[in-house]
Amino acid sequence: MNRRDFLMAAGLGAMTLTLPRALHGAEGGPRRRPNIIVILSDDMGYSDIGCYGGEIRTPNLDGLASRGLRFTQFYNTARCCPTRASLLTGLYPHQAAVGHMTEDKGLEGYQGDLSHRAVTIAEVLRPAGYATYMVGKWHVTRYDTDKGPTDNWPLARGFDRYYGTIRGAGNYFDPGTLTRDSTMISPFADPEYKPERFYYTDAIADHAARFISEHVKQKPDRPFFLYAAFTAAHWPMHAPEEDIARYKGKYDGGYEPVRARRFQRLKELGLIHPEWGLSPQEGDWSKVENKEWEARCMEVYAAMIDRLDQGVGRIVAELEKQGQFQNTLILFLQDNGACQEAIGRSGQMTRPEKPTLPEIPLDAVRLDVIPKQNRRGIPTLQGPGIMPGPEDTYISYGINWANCSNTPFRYYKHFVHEGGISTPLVAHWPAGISRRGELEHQPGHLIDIMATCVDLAGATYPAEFKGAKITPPEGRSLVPAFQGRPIQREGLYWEHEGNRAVRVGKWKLVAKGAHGPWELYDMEADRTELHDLAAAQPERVTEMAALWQAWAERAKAVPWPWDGKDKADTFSKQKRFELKQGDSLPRARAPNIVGRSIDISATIQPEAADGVVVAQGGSNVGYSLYLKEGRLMMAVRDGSAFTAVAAPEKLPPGPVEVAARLAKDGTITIDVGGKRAASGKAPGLIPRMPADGLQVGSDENGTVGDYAAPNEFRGKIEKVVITLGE
Ligand SMILES: [Ca+2]
Ligand SMILES: [Ca+2]
Repeated sequence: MNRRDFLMAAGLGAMTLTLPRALHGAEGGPRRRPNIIVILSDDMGYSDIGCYGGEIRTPNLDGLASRGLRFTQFYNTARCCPTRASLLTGLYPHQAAVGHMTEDKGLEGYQGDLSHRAVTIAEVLRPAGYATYMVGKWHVTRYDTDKGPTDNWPLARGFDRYYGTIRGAGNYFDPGTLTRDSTMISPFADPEYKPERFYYTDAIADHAARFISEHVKQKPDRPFFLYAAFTAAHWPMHAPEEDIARYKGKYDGGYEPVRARRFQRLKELGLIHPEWGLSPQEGDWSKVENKEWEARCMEVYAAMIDRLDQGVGRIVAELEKQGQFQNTLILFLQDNGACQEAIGRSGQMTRPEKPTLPEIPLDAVRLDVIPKQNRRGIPTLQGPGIMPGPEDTYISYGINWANCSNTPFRYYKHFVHEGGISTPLVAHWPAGISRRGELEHQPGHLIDIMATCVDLAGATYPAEFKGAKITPPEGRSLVPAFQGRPIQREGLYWEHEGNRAVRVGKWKLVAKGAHGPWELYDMEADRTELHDLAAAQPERVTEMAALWQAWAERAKAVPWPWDGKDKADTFSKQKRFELKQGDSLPRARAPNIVGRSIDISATIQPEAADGVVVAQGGSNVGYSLYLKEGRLMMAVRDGSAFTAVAAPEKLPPGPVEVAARLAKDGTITIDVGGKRAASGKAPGLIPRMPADGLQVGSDENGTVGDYAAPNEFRGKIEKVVITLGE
């Protein structure tokens, strides 16, 4: 029993030994570790909320800001899934295998499913004595239907309780993939939550408040971690009518006055430098045809944020009621910049008088992101003939309003210019942050949230977890910044859809698209990225581009899926590989198995019934020689064609010679101790070079066989020889 366990067991709960002195109570005595609440919002711009210059009513967030700290240069990753993966794990998104969205692109950094080489904040804080709760949008697994598997859902990744949606987007009045703990439910057949009218933002806030109150009743001696991932204000523009009414007419003047007012307010608040220019205007209000509809889009958007803020108020009120407000760190931030995606903005639809489609039963679980219809049978209504807001509509607010939301920055969600990656960060903690209403100008990034939680909880970030080696954390604790002290770091990096950036000190190098040229900006003089210095400072560009490349290779951002076809001449020409236990060959140095027969021989001495002898590839394509329940197996995978051949008997004890072969016609054979043990037939040779490399003694990242990565071999692998045919 270590000291912390002792304190826990003794019911003392409070482990303050690792906390800096300044975090101790005013009386100088040890203070209880804080509760930590991370509130994330979805698809909002830098200047939407009041305390960051917006005209939208956010008194609760503004209140937290006035009693806490606002970071002016905090960064996310420019998109929903990668941000969530990065925030949860303290890694860059590609290291958590979510470099893009929840689709397996057959590349190590792009598997669309949270890596088991990563741990979540909940998995790290729970062993340190924290209770762990999550509400809202998960969106870091590709297994997002009611069929599961659920082993990458919140309860399997460290959370004690969960209420929310496994996928992103969805209808606010009837969200798809709504889940309580690990069971998908219908909001209209949920005995545990029966509001008068279901609205997802309210449901998230209500469950956050409920988890807090139940925590205090059930586990009063333990601190908690709560991750509240609201979906506001992601499309569709859906909000309760009473909130929309508050914004009626507010946007009738169009885009320009909103931007001008926000730009002015940002300067007054000190959030931006008075010398910086304003990004170019998108859209011309005088030319907008459907002005009433266009203004209504922004009214609904504002109402969604207003409602989100009311939800934050409910969380704050519950903390106060439960006596937890003083010693809870609340962090509020946004997952990416404002969203320019055009969803449901064209067409000629009108609302039918009667339902035109069959009803969907109220107890049916819905999975749809963009539903085709509502439960009553009204088709989903889109286009400028339909006013956004009600539950049968599905419309986004468009690029021109996104440009307003992102005042003063350029570009949007997806891009790693400042408009894509800049977010407010409000940090509120009366017992721990004495700077009230101040601004903190140091850059920070999502990767820092894990480090901050570990720091405050006195937790240990594990080197190994559930048998897998864990990638070391990338972030820095923000606790020094809370106290106005500097954070040291080499740089911050981004990659999304080939958009790239690196920031070192005041310099930012950024490019648009996989082949776009580098642009260089001095962020102290020009954070709105209007004066490209790349041509004037070619040496700095070369130097920073090299930093980005080294990071991209280390952090699995490359190889990336944005370049099209493989070039075969970049792969190894070697035909025979002599390998030893623990060897790992990256893709470029791994055997070029495309269209070639593969012979494997090895001498092994297993000490467990399961484990990989050698594997190359992953869940899309590859081969693996492994032990399952004591029997030797060879698997070959090509897309949905998966062939596995197993020796009928368990391996004999002691060192044993084994061999496996994939022959030209697809025949698979397994030999044990020089004798044929099994044979079978795959459709043919392997037609594509797998994205994953080769490992001896494990299968990293995506797995070829039907086991979880890395499935490490226990015992001895003496030598592995792989020989390729012509
Ligand atoms: Ca988002
Ligand atoms: Ca693999």
